[in-house]
Amino acid sequence: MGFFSKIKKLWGGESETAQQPAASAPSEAPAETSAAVVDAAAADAPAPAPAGQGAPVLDEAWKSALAASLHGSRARISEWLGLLLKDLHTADDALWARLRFLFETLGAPASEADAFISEFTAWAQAMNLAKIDDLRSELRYRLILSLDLEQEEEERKNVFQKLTHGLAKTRERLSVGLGALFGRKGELDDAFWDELEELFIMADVGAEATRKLLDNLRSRARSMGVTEAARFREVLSAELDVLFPLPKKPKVAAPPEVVMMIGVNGVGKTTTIAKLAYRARLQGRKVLIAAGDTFRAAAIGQLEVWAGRVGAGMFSKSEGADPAAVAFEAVDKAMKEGYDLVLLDTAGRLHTKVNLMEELRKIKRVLEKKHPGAPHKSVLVIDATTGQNALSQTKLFHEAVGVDEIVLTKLDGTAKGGVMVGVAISHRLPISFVGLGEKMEDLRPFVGEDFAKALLGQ
Ligand SMILES: Nc1nc2c(ncn2[C@@H]2O[C@H](COP(=O)(O)OP(=O)(O)O)[C@@H](O)[C@H]2O)c(=O)[nH]1
Ligand SMILES: [Mg+2]
Repeated sequence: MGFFSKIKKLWGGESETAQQPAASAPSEAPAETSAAVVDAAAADAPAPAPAGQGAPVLDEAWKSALAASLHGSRARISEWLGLLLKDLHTADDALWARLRFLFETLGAPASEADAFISEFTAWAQAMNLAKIDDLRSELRYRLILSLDLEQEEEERKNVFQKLTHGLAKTRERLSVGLGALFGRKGELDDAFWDELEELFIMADVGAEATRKLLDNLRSRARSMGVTEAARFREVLSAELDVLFPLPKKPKVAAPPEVVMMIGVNGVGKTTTIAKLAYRARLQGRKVLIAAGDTFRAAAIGQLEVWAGRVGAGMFSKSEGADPAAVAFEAVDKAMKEGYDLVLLDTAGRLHTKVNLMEELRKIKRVLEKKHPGAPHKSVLVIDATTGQNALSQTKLFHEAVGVDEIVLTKLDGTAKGGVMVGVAISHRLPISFVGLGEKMEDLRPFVGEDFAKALLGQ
């Protein structure tokens, strides 16, 4: 059961109809008017705790300010966070009282509010953090996931900015060339197409994918009736907007959902497993991490540390154990103990390529036998800074074991974004998440349109 299951989807997102948090979905949200909700929440709220550092806690003005912000038509996470943390210096009873007021005003069940607060407190203690400045971004991330705000305008902008930053190098290179090309007068002649081809190749799209992309662009230009260079930007934007297929939600007939993580060493597979486990935990799922990379004891140890930190269960065997046996026994444990999600780490030693692919295929067979439908997804992790290797890795893994979706890591570095255009064109595989840093909160859903915009510039 997820946190705040009752109050999710209260805000309208992109939709035209402004929704009121307390009145949008009568079957899910309390039916009282906002004023009544605020009063009831105030009455039920625990007696204000001693104020931290003399900060005013839950005074009437503060309560009305937060209530007004909550009852707006859009989710404004920064504004709420600002109010929640206003004048506080350490995480103490004042913060918990404010959070309780927030949740109660939204009509959240008290038990879920308590669970949120106690989990957050436990995290802060485990990390040995008490200062508000150190806790701010973690609290923001937890609120976003718990309240299902990731697709909200403000949060999308936030991720878009990071994406824009990571793709700056590629964009600079592309946009100068494209700008010059589109700025000139004249028809879409051979010289135009030749120069466009060169630009894509320089941006790491890859030779084969570039040829396909040019074919697509030619027919799109025709169907849009664009014949001159000056209007070609519209054609390119339209093509890139629909380039990235959306990830499919896997059908899971019976829990647990089993996800097999694959990819070569160093791309960020283990870190991504930790981030995915963390997200799923914050969304209220029970997660088991399975150490299928048995090649090095250190890999098992690293995963164990992560499982502990993110509050996931862990299944491992000794170094050198058969990875398929790990997969089998992990799923067995997950079924017996009621886990919702199993994330299986695998080895990524490419120099023994044939063995690795054989091993991955065996894991898949064993999983399917143990739990029909499993693995529900094979997720390939790719390092966005590696350029053309991303293309060859996708080809290799996809042909050998079948990839369902891609997670693209290290987009915070000097990413070579063009290669993902190549991967999308050559393999038509969806990208589900992007890694934007090393922190747990730095894994965000991939939005194709935003990626294309960050790549091309506006
Ligand atoms: N900057 C950045 N570093 C990352 C990201 N994802 C993983 N890393 C780092 O990449 C390195 C290798 O990660 P690891 O998960 O051990 O890779 P694995 O060998 O594929 O399991 C570690 O130092 C991670 O912290 C990311 O999105 N951004
Ligand atoms: Mg690893």
